[in-house]
Amino acid sequence: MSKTIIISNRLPIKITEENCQYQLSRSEGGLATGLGSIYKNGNNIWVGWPGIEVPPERQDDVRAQLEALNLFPVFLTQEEINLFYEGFSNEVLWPVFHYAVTYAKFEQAYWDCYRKVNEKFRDAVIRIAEERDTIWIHDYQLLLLPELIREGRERCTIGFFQHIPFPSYEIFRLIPWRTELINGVLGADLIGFHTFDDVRHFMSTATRLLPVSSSANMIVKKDRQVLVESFAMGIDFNLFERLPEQQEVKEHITELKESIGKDQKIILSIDRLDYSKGILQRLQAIELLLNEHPEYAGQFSLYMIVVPSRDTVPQYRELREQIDQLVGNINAHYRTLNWSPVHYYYRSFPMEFLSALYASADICLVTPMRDGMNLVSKEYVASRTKNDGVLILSEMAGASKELNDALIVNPNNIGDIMQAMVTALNMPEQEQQTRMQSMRELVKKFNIHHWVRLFMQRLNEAKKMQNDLITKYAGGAVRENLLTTYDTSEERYIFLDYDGTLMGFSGDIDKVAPDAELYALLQKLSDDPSNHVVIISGRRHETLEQWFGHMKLDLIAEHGAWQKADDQWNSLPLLTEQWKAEIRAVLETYTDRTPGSFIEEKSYSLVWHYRKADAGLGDLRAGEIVNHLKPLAADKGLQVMLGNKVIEFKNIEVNKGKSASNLIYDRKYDFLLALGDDHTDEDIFKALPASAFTVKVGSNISAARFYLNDFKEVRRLLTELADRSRRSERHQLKVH
Ligand code: GDG
Repeated sequence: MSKTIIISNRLPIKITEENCQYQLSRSEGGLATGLGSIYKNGNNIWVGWPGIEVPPERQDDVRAQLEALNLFPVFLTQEEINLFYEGFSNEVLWPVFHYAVTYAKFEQAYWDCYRKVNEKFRDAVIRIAEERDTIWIHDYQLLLLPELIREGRERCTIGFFQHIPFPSYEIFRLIPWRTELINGVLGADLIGFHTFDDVRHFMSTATRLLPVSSSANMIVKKDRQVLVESFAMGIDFNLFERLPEQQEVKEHITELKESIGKDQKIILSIDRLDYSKGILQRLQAIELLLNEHPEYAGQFSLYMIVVPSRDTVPQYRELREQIDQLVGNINAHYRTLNWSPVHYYYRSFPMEFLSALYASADICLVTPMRDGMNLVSKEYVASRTKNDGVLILSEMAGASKELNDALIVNPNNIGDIMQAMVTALNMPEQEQQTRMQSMRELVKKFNIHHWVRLFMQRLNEAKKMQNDLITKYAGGAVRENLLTTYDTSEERYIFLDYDGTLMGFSGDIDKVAPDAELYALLQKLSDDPSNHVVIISGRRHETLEQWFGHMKLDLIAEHGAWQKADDQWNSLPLLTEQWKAEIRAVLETYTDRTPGSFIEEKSYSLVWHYRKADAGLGDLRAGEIVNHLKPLAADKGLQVMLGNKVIEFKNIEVNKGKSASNLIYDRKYDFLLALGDDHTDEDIFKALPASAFTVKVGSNISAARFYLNDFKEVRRLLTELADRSRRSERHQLKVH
């Protein structure tokens, strides 16, 4: 039976120590509730750090207690907590991902420990994970874990979800260990973020940092494809809707009402202590409101809950002092005998009290500078069972992408926040109802259970897609079968693409002339009278002639437009070429605007190369060119082919697949082998009969049956074949 493993930095548990005894209690945050439906079932399990340092001699005891709750601990030492958690996670990744770059401390020791702790998690997971299991990793503390697990459990289904924003490439690239981080996450089959903006940023970062390609929401690595999608996290709607009916909550609501003056409105704000939450800016907006609109004095109170968090980190301590000071100033300046503008609490409260606050607040003020999602805004909406109340929400919170009936503000614009408060304080009941009702429907539908279901469903689909497309490595039994068929056959056709298949890639297209080793290899292969070796390339026929004209090889150039048979080059019957002038004129305008790009003209095609252009700009222009020229190309009967940093416009009649099948059309054969790395080789793989050994080079996502990793592996395979020809020749000589 396969199982599901949830992994997060912290286990959903609170451990406290009383009289030298550990007391465990489940902590039912939103995430734990949503994932409860998974990890509490059967042999499923949640792996994470229990939240406190447990001395080694007591770890077995804690482990046993946790395992009874389907939890599996990864114990961290105090040093690891300092360097991995407070250090790299909270002083590098957190500030950079929230665009607070000046707070980041890029310490080598932090990074070393981050890697070490991710490996520690890997070791724990490998101990319990099997190849058929599904693994869901959470958040930025474990960015390296997907790839680490993939190395040990290759076929596992791995999902990764990041709860905080993913910054734009320009910000992310500041991290010295950026490439390792991205490579780490790409071990997953599915990567999830809260919003589409995060997805966009991740896609552009991955494609700029690594030699991967992307299309729509998919990143294609050499041997795997990774889906990247947005899943806006929701809350336990039913819980927040029902809480206000509880007796205890009702009592809190009554107390709150009594504690404030009649006709006074409550503005509520709830956050963890964090510079990303915009707490100071919110206070400044209150100050501005009281300064510019003294008529509101006494008409509202701000209830501001700040939950203690990370207060060992200097920036957090400093922030706390600044909040204390500003609250003090505002109250000192505007307080009257029976009214205080700000009621500030630096502590956490039980859920029942929070619910009473949500239910009593006329306005909820949520103004983070950056926030992955922000659940407080959704909890407020869910708690408004009478559909009244106003939500003021920062456009920098992921939640603003869904809750667009809130009053949306830019948190850097204090005047904007103040104005929203004025609007909220005066908003007619009817408008409140309309806005709140539509937000409630949304929060109800896209709740936490929906989020969990959707992610798991897409994770399964991602894995299925992966399996459907995946080609087998041409080693082991596959190789044996290929070699045996080779040995026992007499009429063999071997189709070889050139660039990327027989040769490595070079920035300069003229610098990849064949080397001595390749010549010797091709010579040896073609010496066997049973072998027909065909070089089938996109290159010009003049080039192939220059390189291979002297050899006993079949040559097909320009994707099949030219073919050499009986020492004679023939081109396809004349195809019209008028289209070239029109397409070239447009391509030239793009070449003028894209340094490093150039146009290559072949007999039946025009190629726009952008390998040497700035990566992002080249991709952007390629997209523009395709959009611009697609209608014209269709009109002229041309095929537009996107290759490795090239776009090729060619006559639809010209196609490597057609030429390969034409070549073997009326001939006898009992062994077909085709090797190619480019998407134009896919046409050959599709055109050849199912019995052919088709081998994609450099990726296992292909219509080919098998794959090899690079041109060196291709040469090794061909050498093996050539050696076998020699052996069997000698063998035959002896027998005769
Ligand atoms: C990260 C991302 C993303 C607050 N005070 C008390 C209390 N809370 C609860 C709230 C809410 C949660 O804490 C805070 O969640 P947020 O989403 O607002 O913020 P982060 O903690 O920064 O969470 C964030 C989230 O992950 C999920 O993906 O939305 O963007 O930064 O649920 O109710 N709970 C109790 N007492 C309190 O005093 N019991």
